[in-house]
Amino acid sequence: MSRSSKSHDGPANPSRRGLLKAGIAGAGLVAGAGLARAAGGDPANLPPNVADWSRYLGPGVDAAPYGMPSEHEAQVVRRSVEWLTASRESSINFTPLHELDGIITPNGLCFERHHGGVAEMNPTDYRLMINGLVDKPLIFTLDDLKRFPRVNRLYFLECAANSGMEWRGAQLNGCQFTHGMVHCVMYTGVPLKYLLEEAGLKTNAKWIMPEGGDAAGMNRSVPIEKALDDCLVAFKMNGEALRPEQGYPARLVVPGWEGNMWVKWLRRIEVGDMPWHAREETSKYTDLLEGGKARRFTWVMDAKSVITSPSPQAPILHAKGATVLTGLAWSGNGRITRVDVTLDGGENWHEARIDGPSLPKALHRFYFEFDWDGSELLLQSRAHDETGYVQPTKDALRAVRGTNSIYHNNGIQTWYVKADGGVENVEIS
Ligand SMILES: Nc1nc2c(c(=O)[nH]1)N[C@H]1C(S)=C(S)[C@@H](COP(=O)(O)O)O[C@H]1N2
Ligand SMILES: [Mo]
Repeated sequence: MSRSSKSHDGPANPSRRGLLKAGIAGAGLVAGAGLARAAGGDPANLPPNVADWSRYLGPGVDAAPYGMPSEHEAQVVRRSVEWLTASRESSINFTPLHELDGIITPNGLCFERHHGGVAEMNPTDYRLMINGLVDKPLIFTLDDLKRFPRVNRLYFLECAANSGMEWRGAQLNGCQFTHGMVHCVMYTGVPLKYLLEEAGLKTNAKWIMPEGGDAAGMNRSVPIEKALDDCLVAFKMNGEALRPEQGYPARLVVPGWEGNMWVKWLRRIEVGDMPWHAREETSKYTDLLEGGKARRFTWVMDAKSVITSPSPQAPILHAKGATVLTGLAWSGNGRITRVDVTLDGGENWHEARIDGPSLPKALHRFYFEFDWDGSELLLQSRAHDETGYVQPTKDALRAVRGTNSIYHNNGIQTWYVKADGGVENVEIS
């Protein structure tokens, strides 16, 4: 554990050793770390005693020029599923949703999806080219981009494959794995519209093809209406420079639309009169239906929600009584207007309390406080968005889409809470 080696070494005494042991136990228990945290304390620190940490001076300023979380939070990390992909460079990991609160994802915990690993770009050599159906092709440096008026916007990014493993039935035990291909940060960037206007669009400009500077040279086609509406070329996330994993020094932000279009390490935008990758778009990012037909151009991420606690990695740790249920809801079509939750598999629904900012195309945080009587529960949440759309059940989705698809599974998730507080991923119908 590299983090504990950075921590302050206080006077050697039994209670310090006790804390260290807890840290190691926590690190070993990766997947079901929920219960581990309750262990490892030391009664010598409890009132009326003077706690260990009150008896010596702690680390001074600059002990950590770039601050890190407490060593006791070492279980709060992105995780991957080994068998899911063949290589690390073309792979995914997942945001630990069950450990977070509010609506902002900390930068270091944003899930990663790369097709050719993280491009190690030097910002001095960064260039963004705009060419194709424009009056004058342009090349921007990073400093050029920073001389345009910029905006701050909070948006979720969800990979179209999020919950993809759940199409055929309950698979993975934890909302980190079932729903963790989503994050939500505040982007600072330049509206793409300003850059396209600077280059001057020809009248037959109908599509843009943003392209990445990574080894995968990832590209997608985006209709010009979307490009001129709310897309950004972002260079900051949550106030600081984009992380390398998230496309440093600049990425495309395509609010409410599937993550694949949010090209990272953005190096070129070609303007054209038709979509480029018609063939790829029907094989890669389309939804295969029963009978071999496919849905195309399914860009918007429909309303979805998940209970993040209790959940398999966040079991209930108390016997009964006051219990806080919490979760996330989001819609690529705007704001979430309501979230319902059920404790009994859908027999009775209750309106949850949305708390924190309610912003279009951003995560929303909801809570439902209840008295747990210690009996088994079947938890579900159901999101409504401002278009009137209501999140469907998985069976309702399958009735329309079949089970061949990987993408765009926004069905209602069920967690089974056992009498001992443990939680499992299940499906009921
Ligand atoms: N250049 C480039 N951009 C990319 C990708 C990539 O592999 N290369 N992956 C895409 C996919 S499939 C997703 S879901 C998002 C993931 O963004 P994140 O890694 O910031 O979470 O980036 C998209 N942009
Ligand atoms: Mo993705």
